[in-house]
Amino acid sequence: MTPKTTEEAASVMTAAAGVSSTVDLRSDTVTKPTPEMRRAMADAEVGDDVFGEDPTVNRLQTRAAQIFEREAALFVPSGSMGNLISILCSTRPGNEVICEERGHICQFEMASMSAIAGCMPRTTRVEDGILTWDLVEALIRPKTYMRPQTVLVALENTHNMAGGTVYPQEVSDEICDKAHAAGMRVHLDGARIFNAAVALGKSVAQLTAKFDTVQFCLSKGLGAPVGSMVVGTKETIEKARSYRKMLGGGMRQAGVLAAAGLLALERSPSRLHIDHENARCLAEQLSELRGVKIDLKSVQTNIVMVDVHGTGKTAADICRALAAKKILCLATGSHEIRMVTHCDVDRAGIERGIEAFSSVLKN
Ligand code: TLP
Repeated sequence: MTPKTTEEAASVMTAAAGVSSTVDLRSDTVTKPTPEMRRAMADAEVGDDVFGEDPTVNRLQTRAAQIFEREAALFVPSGSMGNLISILCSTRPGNEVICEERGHICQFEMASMSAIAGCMPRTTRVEDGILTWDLVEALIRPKTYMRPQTVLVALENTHNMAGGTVYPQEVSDEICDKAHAAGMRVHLDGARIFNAAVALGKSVAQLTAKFDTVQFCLSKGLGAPVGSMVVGTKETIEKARSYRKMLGGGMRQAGVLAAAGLLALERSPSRLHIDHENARCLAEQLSELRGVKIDLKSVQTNIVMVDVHGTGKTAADICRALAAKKILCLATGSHEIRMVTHCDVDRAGIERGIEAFSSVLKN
């Protein structure tokens, strides 16, 4: 469109110079599919996936199972549905599920584990979000007939609300081994498990080998527009397929989505270290601003939690002022702001974010 006024012309020019584009740090869910993904989606071979006949979905499922060194995998519309399906596969109504208090399954999934699976969350809070066997063991109910039975432990790696913290492998392995010995199953909300793998220099298969079910997201750091996977044994995934249908998650020509998921799965893990470097740069520089507190040792992957108590401003005020400068962040508490790096924000965007934050605090 031809600009009609000089202001319009100026704004077109700044946009063209890349100066006024929005830097969206609210979440790694906001990424847009790449041109290559869009082409793959347009060209995807499809069929009816409820009949198991979508070749692209089948390829994605086979590839995910291969990468995680598991018998089977299932494509699901969202991480929330993947977690719920996994819980349904391992519990019965009246059971309890041990999880960290700020875990996504407790805080952001509409209480689906209670409302739909009929389970109670049994929580404890840990500052860095990382549960240990000692903490888990203390929450297991005695096996008497008048008590809810604790049958599942659900871990989150990386832990979102603790700032993207990573489970040391020996800690999650010990929880799995001992939970199994106590007759319980273990689920991993691995929405960002590829970020954990990059941070630890290990494969996702190594990190998740001992879990009964793993949910991971294609639509977070991996950059796909839609979708998550559940991986596990053939038997569990067969059950998961039924629960997916029960929840209305049986999709038809879903290959158009799986095509983007396949590219995300193959291409994106090798670039996640860039997001981690950007998060560290952001955290280090913001932590030097007056009144800003960031626990730098919790910045292990692509998430930065910023404590703004000392600035005299609320998180909402700061986010509003940043938004006016086209920097989008999320207020996750009255004085807490979350910033998440991803493939659609480069180092120049990070620097714009730092500059804007600094100028908002000065005014
Ligand atoms: N997380 C979103 C919000 O819902 C908070 C985000 O912006 O981080 N597990 C974890 C650890 C997650 O962070 C999320 C999404 C999910 C599960 C759910 O995935 P979706 O949104 O696909 O249902």
